Amino acid sequence: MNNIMKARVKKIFASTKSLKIKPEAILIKNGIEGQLDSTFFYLSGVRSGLFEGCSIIAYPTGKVCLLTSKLEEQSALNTPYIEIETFGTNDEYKQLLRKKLLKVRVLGINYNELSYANYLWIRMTLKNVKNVVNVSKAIGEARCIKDEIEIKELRKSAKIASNTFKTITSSLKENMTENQLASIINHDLEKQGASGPSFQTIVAFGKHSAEPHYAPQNARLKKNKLVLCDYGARYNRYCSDITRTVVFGKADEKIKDIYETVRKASEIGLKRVRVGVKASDVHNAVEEYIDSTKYKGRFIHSTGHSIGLNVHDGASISKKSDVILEEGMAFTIEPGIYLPTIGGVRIEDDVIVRQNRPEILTNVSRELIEI
Ligand SMILES: [Mn+2]
Repeated sequence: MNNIMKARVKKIFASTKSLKIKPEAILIKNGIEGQLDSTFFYLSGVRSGLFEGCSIIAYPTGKVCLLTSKLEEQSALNTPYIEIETFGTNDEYKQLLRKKLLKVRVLGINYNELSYANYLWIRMTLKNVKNVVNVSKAIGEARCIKDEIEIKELRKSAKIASNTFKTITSSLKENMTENQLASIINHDLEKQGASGPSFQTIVAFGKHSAEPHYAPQNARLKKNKLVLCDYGARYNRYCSDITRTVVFGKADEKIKDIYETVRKASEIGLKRVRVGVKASDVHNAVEEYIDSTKYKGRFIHSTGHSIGLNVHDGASISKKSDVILEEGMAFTIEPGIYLPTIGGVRIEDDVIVRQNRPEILTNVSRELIEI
């Protein structure tokens, strides 16, 4: 099991190849809640605990050391993967850190996630460090390709979200509010073992569905209107992200036509996903198809994003993406069409990139459902 963390660390150091100065160690210092660095959890494998202000040190040999406060010691001991060191006071913390990084002159830090206060704290604490280098890109590249343990968590997370779709269809009632349905979704995810939703659940009735990042309100469900639900589970810290759009009652011809176009776009996107393909090509194929219909210009976001410890895990399937798909990458595929006067339709699935066709993690019909 130790080898899993070792492999993750080595993957990050291998990705630092392009840096002019190579880090001799990487320090991940966690922020406070709301500013936690998910790489801290990637490299520690701790399942519970917040670990505010705690640190991870990773060495090129693959060794990982977790420096934890007494508050999180019990949670830290639950991870079988790594070395644990506990500190009491802030002075003990600093001494421990200096001891662990005694010979390090070039230190890798995660610019994207480190607060400026913590950056200064590191510089003040580690006077022997002459250079800090940004390892954010190397971390992003390494984390983009999921290992077997991560894929297992993603599968389970997507399974929970897929199951919740049945609860959605059986819960729709005339005059219920968006907030009520959102809370049913969140509760259902948690009942199945999720720690919560992976982001604020989107429930949009009628025209509200034309707003891709709509936050649910107290709008009431009316007959023959669109119901767009975009939600996901967080399971052992791993995120799923699924969207389905259904009609409460009967779909009119306009809605049927929009839906069918999005369904085809989703098929086109899913079919394109395989090892060696440019992420931008996947996006362009989806966009070109939608732009060839009367909905030209109504697909207003990118086709997908990577998922993992974060729901937006760093990479995207978009026009400007330079990612080339590799075995084990995890992405969403989520085309949509948005018409302010009618509403929006989006279909979103989670996939793992494989050689010939993607492994689709979410398991819910993509056909139009009228309830
Ligand atoms: Mn998404």
